[in-house]
Amino acid sequence: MRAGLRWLGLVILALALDACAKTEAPIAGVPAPASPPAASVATATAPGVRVIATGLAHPWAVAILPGDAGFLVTERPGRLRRIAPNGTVSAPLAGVPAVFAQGQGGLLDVVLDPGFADNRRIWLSFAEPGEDGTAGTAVATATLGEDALNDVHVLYRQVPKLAGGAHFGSRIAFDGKGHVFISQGERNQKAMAQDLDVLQGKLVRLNLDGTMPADNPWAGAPGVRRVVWSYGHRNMQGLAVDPRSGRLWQSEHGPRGGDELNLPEPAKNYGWPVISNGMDYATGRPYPETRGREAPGMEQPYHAWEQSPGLSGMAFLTGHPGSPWNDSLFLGALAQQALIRLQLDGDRIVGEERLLADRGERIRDVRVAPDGTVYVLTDADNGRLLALTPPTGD
Ligand SMILES: [Ca+2]
Repeated sequence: MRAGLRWLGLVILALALDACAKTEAPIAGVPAPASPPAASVATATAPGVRVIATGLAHPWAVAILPGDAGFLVTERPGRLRRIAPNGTVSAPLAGVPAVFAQGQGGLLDVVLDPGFADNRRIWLSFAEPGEDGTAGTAVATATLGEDALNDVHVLYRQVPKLAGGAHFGSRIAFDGKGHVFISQGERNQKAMAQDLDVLQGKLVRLNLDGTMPADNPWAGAPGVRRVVWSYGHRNMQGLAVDPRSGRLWQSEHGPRGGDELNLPEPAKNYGWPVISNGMDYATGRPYPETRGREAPGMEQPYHAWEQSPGLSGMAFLTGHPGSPWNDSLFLGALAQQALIRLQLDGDRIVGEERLLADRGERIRDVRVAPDGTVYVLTDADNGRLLALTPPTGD
């Protein structure tokens, strides 16, 4: 009985820690990350914050529909809803693929196709159920109708499917050159992130019609999945292309400490679990698989946090030269319950601001509308869609 209770306690502890309750002090004897923390910055005036909608069950992603037509929002249990500009939340749309709604799995990202105005096509990522209780990250496209999805087509499936509810990713981003990037996780099977013959812990790239790009880095290599773009990733829940440079940025959860930003390049190894700034939740020391913070042939993070914010969705705000928030990268923080704003100078991170930090809400996703309004989803049983109006220039 006592052993059973102890085991249960450890499970609860592990779950609590894996829920990204990462507020620990830096670990003694462990060197600081390679990239220094960004200087703290603050906008002179606070943004206006409006609640657009409430009552959303663990909303995971929001897509902004063009023409003031409102929003599409995914709920992790497997529902896709429309939200009108006035905040009215629709019934779930029909036709959404079945999802594995356990742990971190479920219905995840939603984005509009680059040609949405003409083709009404949307993209969804989700944990797809497999045989014997297994699941894997998958991506489907569909045509958006008024209250249903049509022509649903699954064009990406992570293989193999695995048991467990951890680390599905997943975000979807387009490079503007006819390709889609799909982020995912290593399903908490750390060594798989280094195995190029499986799709756990890989960033992948496809043509928009689901076919394989001829110029993927391992397009002709034996024993390597041709869809792979980069590898050695842990759990990627943020992906966005900088409209100024066209460069893809990616965020991933480290374990306790070591959340990172990367600008993933083809065929490169981003190190997990061989190199990491993070720690084993149970021991407070690096995982046995982790050799240190650097190794030959493995990329350093572009930017890292010593204490994990718990990074989720991300979005750029650019093209508003009069705004104090121009050239920002916004990142949702789950564990640290804030919206992070990184001030950019080109690709360089020159400052960090924490927004919404007084509200005590986990931030799951962030998107920026063409007019510069920043939309945010909070992760809760009663999740909300918020709109932030950027402060005006002084
Ligand atoms: Ca890394």
